[in-house]
Amino acid sequence: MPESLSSIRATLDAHDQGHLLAFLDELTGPGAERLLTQIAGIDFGELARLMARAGGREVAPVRSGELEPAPFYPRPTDDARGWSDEDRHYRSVGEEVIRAGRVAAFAVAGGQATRLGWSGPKGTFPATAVSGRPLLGIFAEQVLANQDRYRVTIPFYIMTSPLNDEATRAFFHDNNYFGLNRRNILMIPQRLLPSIDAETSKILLADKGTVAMHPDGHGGAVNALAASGALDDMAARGIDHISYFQVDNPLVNVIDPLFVGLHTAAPDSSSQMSSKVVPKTDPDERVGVLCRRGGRTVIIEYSDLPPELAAERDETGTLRFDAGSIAVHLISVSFLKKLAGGEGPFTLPVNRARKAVPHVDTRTGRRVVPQTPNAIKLEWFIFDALPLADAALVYQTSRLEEFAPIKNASGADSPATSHQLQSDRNGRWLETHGVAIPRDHEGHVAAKIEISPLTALSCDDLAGVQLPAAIEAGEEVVL
Ligand code: UD2
Repeated sequence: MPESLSSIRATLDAHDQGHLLAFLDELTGPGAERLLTQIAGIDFGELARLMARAGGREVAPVRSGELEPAPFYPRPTDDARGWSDEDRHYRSVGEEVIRAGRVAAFAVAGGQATRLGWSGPKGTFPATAVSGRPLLGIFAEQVLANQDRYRVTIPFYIMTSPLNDEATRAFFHDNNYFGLNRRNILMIPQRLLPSIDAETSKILLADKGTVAMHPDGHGGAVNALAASGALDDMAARGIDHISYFQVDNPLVNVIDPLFVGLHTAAPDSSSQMSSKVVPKTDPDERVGVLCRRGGRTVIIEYSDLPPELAAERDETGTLRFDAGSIAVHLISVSFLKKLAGGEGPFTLPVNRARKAVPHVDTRTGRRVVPQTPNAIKLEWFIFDALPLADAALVYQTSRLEEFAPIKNASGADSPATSHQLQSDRNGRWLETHGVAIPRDHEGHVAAKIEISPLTALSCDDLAGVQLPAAIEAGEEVVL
């Protein structure tokens, strides 16, 4: 046992958290020791300081008139023949940066996948429309295909959490690292923090012998990358930029040369942090919006954007705040080091997220499964780093090409909607190469079409691939 029971009790009493031991006498076998070890690992002083710091940020204070839409670079036409000299220039600059081995892939995969209802790590979820390739497998294959294309090693860093790290490692092992060298896949577990009752400020017990803990947000990546030694590892490998993306989007373009070129060479980019956006579908879409506030680029989360601003349209009928974040960023390693140092203006703010957290009532011993938010989860958001960059560049890409998230078990952003979006994108790629594609009355592709990253990373790559003349309605195709 790491600390004596009496000293743990004293610490808990000093922080008004003595209830965590309410059921200690009922715990049998190793249960009591497990609970005490877990409690001994909590820094209660730090938690109190974070709660105080997070106090004022529960709702981001957006005042009318202070927000402007963020300017962005528009995506060039789908057909590369229509690209401007400038587009070509930035793409070739990006290709050089990638070829020089200066870019790594970075997936944040530490979330709990509660909404999806999948018991394993979210990255192991079968995501493609026909063969059910898992999310992390799709990204690994993109890394592999880019390595072949640029004849360079692209390290793949993955943020896990202590709740899914072991399972994620086992998954890569069982899948033979999807053909990548295992030394170039690096798992970085983020930190867990206790979840706190919003009314009483008491830490919650998940069950009688376990403190309720949650991962510290995707912004926890800054701390995790620094504390794990990954930033030093990147420096040693000559990596200057990470291509950051979320684990839930099977259409993400893991390594995008044009975006890399803009990030590293555009005159209005500080090369510290850049963000990719897509046009929003409607005012209520649940994505953050890229805005300008006080001369800085910020992401205002959907829940914080006043509805009247979200609904504003310009004279062409386009939403004024149209730049929806798909949570894809390029971030320089030197900027990450500044953020990790946490000094002065580079400190990321800590947020209070209100969530429904199941727990045990320490007075009655009964399990409570709340339907509405009852708890505070302290979390860092990576996009809070954006206004700290000297000049953050925004690039708008096409939704059809790059965004098909899987977040919920059914309804919006579910496997069913993602499968359709994947088939829609793949159908369009095939049509560009003359394949006849069946469509339903809404214009969606009426077949299931999957294209492996090992076959094509972009529409252009299909040029050398043997393709069918037509795909029949209802057909399932894997290329
Ligand atoms: C996120 C953005 C939203 C929009 C959308 C696009 C936030 C708060 N909102 O919404 O503005 O860009 O994505 O799809 O980010 N994660 C971790 N560790 C954590 C928490 C999350 O790795 O502690 C990962 C998680 O595995 C997932 C990603 O971060 O890959 C997004 O997390 P989320 O589900 O909390 O954010 P979401 O989808 O509501």
